[in-house]
Amino acid sequence: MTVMPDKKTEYEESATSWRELDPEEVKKGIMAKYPPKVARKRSKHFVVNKKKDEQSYEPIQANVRTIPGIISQRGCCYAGCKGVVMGPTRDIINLTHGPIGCGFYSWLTRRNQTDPSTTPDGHNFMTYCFSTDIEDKEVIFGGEKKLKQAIQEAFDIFKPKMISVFSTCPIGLIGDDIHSVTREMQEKLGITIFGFSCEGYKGVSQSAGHHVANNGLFMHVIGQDDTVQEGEYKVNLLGEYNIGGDEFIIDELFEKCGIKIISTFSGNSSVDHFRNSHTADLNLIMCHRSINYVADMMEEKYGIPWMKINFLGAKSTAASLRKIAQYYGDQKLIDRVEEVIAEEMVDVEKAQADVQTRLKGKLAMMFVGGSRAHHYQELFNEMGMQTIAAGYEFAHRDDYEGRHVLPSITVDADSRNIEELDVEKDPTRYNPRIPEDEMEQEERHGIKLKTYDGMMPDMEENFTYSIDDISQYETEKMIEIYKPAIFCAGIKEKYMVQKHGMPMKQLHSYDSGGPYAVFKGAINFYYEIDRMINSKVWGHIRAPWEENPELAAMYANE
Ligand code: CFM
Repeated sequence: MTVMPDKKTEYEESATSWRELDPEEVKKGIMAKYPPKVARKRSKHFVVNKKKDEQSYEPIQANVRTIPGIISQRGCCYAGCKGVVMGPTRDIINLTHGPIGCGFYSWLTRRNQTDPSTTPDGHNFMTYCFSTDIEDKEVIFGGEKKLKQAIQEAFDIFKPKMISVFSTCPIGLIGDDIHSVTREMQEKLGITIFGFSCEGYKGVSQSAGHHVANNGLFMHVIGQDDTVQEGEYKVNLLGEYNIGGDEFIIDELFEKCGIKIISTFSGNSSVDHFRNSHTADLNLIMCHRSINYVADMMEEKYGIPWMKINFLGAKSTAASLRKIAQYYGDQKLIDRVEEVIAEEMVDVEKAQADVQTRLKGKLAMMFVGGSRAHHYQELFNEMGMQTIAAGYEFAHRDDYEGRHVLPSITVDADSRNIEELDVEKDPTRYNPRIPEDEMEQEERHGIKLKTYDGMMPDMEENFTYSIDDISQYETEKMIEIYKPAIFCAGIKEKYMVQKHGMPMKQLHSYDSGGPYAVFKGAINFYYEIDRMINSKVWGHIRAPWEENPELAAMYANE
């Protein structure tokens, strides 16, 4: 039975009293309810952030199978491939080969926005749901014929530049060869058509689907158009999906600074941008988890270096802009970036000072995907709030502890299932953008390339938690014990959290809000959280079990 906290006053009190709790004891108490084998496993995913030595943190277990029976936040491989990486591109027809439910439930549920007016043909297929709608007949006799028909039909109606096909669980189980079908249809129709073996059961989460999608883009799309575009500082933005319009305002800010985006993977994107992306000078990685594979492969094949940036939080935005300017080392760009930062920070600082009067010292928890649980802490810090616990659904150890742990990550049966491409220098297009010795040293003008330190170093030691693939039970316990002022996760968690009488902000879809990126988005976010936390409505919520803790029921026929 959930023990309900005494509303707001208790939350406010908890903002100062949580330091008296011993986090190791809290963890022990939570684990004690599990059967011993489950407790042993979950303990490795539930860690108190602590340094092991100068460079490294106490390790966390991640990217392994969820224990059967546990209510997890995770999604599937198909979701990561079709929904996350490929979904936000407006002029690709993304065709789900599978039962209608897979297509339907991945249709427009992620708020990735797009602006078709910027591509000449104005194509936007994102509002459609394309599916082969396989049924029992195809499961028994095979679905390849239906797939061919569906590709033909989509081509006849929409005349797209590219069609990609996504395998769902039953397709993998019945053994349809989507790749031979797409090859045949590509030859017949003369446009780019290829398939993704992203069956939902592959790997342990969405993360497998990101990797499959990255491989497909790299093999079939990137590098097909060598047109050199105008612009002095040309970059690709990797791992930015334009949720709630974030990419729009990043683009606007870049334009102000004189930086040109060749391609965004894949928010507000077009297949034409992807094809041309190998002509950029530099890859900027926003979400490391979903797309670091593309960055690594583009470096090897085309000689384009990459660096990690973050445009969530005003401080991180300023630091990221400075990093880009420093990388180029061009005084004109350095000065311009400083001017823009100074201009934007006036309103940001005003907003920070204002919301801090109401939010300082309050606690937040966030459990999201594979990147946002780190990035959004910046915004909460700027409001004077403290993130007490954070975690990912499907990130890998490097997203928690930093990329230096990569060599120590063991490959298991699930990760071995995902193809690793053999990448070589392109015979004509390889062109190292910086001297090769700097590429090897992974440093340019004092700016570190190819590194990501992960989430742990940005969380307070000994008091805060990193919790991987958190379960519903652990979520409820953490809420009861710490009574955070706000909890951030996704739609599956939203109503459970609200029933505890506390505000819940969706950090996947932003509910109906956004954009939250760069300086303007930061101000938006501060006021959104301020409004949610200081709303009086939470004090009025009484869950039914508070009055009647014993729930009784009877059979209808009694
Ligand atoms: Fe990257 Fe994302 Fe995320 Fe992600 Fe996602 Fe998302 Fe996410 Mo939802 S690509 S890892 S698979 S930042 S859809 S835009 S919000 S879980 S934290």
